Amino acid sequence: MDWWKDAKFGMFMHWGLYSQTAGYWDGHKAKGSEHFMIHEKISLKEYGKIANDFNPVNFDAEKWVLTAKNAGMKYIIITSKHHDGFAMFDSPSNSYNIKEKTPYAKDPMKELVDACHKHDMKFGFYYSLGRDWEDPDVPTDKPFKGGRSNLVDYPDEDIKVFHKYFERKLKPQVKELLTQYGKIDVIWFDTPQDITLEESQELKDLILSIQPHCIINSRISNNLGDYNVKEQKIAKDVEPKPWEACITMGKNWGYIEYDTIYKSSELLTRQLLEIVSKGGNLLLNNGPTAKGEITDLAQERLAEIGKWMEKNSEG
Ligand code: FUL
Repeated sequence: MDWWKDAKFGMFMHWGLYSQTAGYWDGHKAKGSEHFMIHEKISLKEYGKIANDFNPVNFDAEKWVLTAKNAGMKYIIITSKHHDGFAMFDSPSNSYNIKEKTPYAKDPMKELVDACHKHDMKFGFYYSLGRDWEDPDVPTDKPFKGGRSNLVDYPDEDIKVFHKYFERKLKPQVKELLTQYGKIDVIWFDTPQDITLEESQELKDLILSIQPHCIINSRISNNLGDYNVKEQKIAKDVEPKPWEACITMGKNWGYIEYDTIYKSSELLTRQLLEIVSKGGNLLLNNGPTAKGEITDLAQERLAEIGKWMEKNSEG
């Protein structure tokens, strides 16, 4: 955990098919931002068609990494697969992925990891653990009724068996993430839902058997993570366990064209200072566009934070 504790500041990136629709669906503002597939009750088949248009021709891995680096960030965590189940990487085990389904037909993660390695930027994959709307076995929506699982394509909650997804999709994809790109510094799981202690443990053992140095966040669940995550909030005081606050600049995680009211760079810098003074790390999010660009607004904020860092750092 040494590098992680020293790092203090990282870049979170939410990028997926939901970036393509930019907050709209069927001519209206979609409910649920990056979760709109579920909130708008869209079938997998319909949602999957978004992939036909996803073509991030302006994606420039080196530019992303240098943008983060110039802001004073020391690590990048990006969505390899969000709740929609669509893999933003080359996944030989599951064809619902960027290489197979989009006109882009390449794996942007390869370039991004390579650029991180080149520029001495630590790198981690976000992976939605207990929500996956492409797989028929994830998870049961009881007792929530809405928002967790895909009830449009897979309405029968009683026949869903999380462990089948665990074996069929999760384990093979986690293996791919850890074997296709060289050194991976963090696996950042999200929404563990009903994962059992045995499953969390098996997953942790699997990760460490492939990359023993890899840090895992608390959303692997069952108290097996190396650090705690606070979403959109800051710890009240110093905490006994390492912690990280993940925070958005605007309201949403993924790119939403009309989400244009961002926190000021002054506020973001103050939040960074507060977090660091309490022993935490700030994982500051931005949602690149479907064309592969970090928005101008996010770039402005990051550049301003970078200027502050440069002026006030001890070198
Ligand atoms: C949440 C997710 O549901 C959001 O979409 C986002 O990824 C955030 C960081 O974690 O639990």
